[in-house]
Amino acid sequence: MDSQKNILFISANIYCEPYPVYPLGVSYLKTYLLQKDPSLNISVFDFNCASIDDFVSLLQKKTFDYICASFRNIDDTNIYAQNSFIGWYKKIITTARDNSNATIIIGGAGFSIFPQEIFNDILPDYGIIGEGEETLYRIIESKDRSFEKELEGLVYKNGREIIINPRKSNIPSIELQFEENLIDFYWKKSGMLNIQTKRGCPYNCIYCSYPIIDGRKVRTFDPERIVSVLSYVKEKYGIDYVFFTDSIFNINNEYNTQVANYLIKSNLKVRWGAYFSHNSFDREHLELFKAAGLTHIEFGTDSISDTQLKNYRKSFTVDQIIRNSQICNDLGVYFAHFLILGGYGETETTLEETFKNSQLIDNTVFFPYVGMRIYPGTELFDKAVSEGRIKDRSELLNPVYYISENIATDTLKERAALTGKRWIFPDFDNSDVVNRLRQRNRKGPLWEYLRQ
Ligand code: B12
Repeated sequence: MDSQKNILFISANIYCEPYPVYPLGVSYLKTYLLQKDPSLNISVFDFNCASIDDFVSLLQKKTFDYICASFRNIDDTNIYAQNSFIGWYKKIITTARDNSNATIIIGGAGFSIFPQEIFNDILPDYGIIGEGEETLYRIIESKDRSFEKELEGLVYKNGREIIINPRKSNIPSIELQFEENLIDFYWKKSGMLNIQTKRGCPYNCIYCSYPIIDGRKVRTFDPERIVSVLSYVKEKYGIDYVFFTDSIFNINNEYNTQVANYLIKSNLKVRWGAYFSHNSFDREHLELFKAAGLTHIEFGTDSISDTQLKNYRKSFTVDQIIRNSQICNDLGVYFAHFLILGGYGETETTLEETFKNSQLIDNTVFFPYVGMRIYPGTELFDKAVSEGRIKDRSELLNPVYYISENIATDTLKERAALTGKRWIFPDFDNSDVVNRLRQRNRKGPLWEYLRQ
């Protein structure tokens, strides 16, 4: 009989803007593995709550067969700071190698965007792109290395070559158990927990990595199970705000109606927020979602110029943006607009349209990114190559931004201020409003407190 296997999950993320994010991927993986094989002995180490010295002590005290590290962010997508986290991840894996003989496996959203680059730099035993559950389980259960050729999403080295097996299928359902000893930490620090109702994104925005990470096919999960997990954490820990981390929440409104109806029927009274698109958005659904607890919407608006929306391959219009904002205001749902200023195709004219049209939207906060982070495998990447801005994907691990040369980036803040609306640029620390909120120690979706 096999002896019990010891597995250590590491959440490597230590970035805390706009707040520390509960390591949801790790919880889904752990829940899945334990469901498949309850004999596994699984620990979780979260670098948001412990130091590298604590990590070394743990490795010296306990022997692990597998160390599975989750790499969520590669960088901060903040043109003003340009932090890269790769050096930190490398340090974690080197420390793991120096203090353990475990098989090292890496994965996560960040890794899935740059698998060959990160694999080459960090040299784990295996990587897994995309959703990790089944592939990770198959590695752990395997007695030899015969899985290498056929395991979907596996990244491994064959001699000097890095092989990435394509992903063809997805798991049909998922279960979730939150890590009980992390709940308090994240509830106190961020004022929320997070959960998925679906995976996948079918849209074609030119710059976006989401379909690369999650796949294009949308998979929805059992609403009853979601409500039951939320009931548990509400009852036991008093968690009454969650963020649905779906790439975009309002993708399948028939399914979303079921989720909302379950939430209403359960009388759970958990407030929630999510990313929304301006597509498939109407008053009737918003009323239902509000009755089911929706209090905050983060719109992936990107631009408030029709020309620019087309350039970014968004399939909605300025009229929809303004109408949807009005619906939110009518129903009293908080909403923020995420924008990209100076991306592909931006001109002074389109920029001016965005600033001017922002004045038509009341009671909101605009969170503009400046420039577009270029990710491999996107249409923007092809454009950047053909325009001679970059040569190949190997240049992109340290953040590279596509910034239209037709606009002046140094005056963006002043011009935004002239609109009389609330704009929070990515250099949060320079924002008086945010600093004032921090001093008051308010957590959770910042814009709730910004609305007048
Ligand atoms: C929701 C979200 C947010 C929300 C989070 C809200 C919340 N309370 O959770 C908010 C708005 C706060 C946010 C903020 C940021 N985000 Co964000 N976010 C996302 C999003 C859409 C989903 C993340 C998520 O929860 N997924 C669900 C979980 C279950 O999936 P997962 O963690 O990826 O895990 C699965 C797999 O990756 C894999 N896996 C994970 N770990 C491991 C480990 C091993 C060993 C294995 C085998 C597999 C594996 O299996 C898991 C289960 O299937 C992703 C894009 C995306 N579609 O992934 C971006 C994303 C992660 N964010 C990103 C970034 C950059 C940020 C920010 C730095 C800044 C920003 N500009 O938004 C901050 C950082 C916040 C922080 N403190 O870390 C980037 C990271 C890439 C990069 N450039 O570094 C992403 C990928 C978006 C993008 N631009 O492409 N984000």
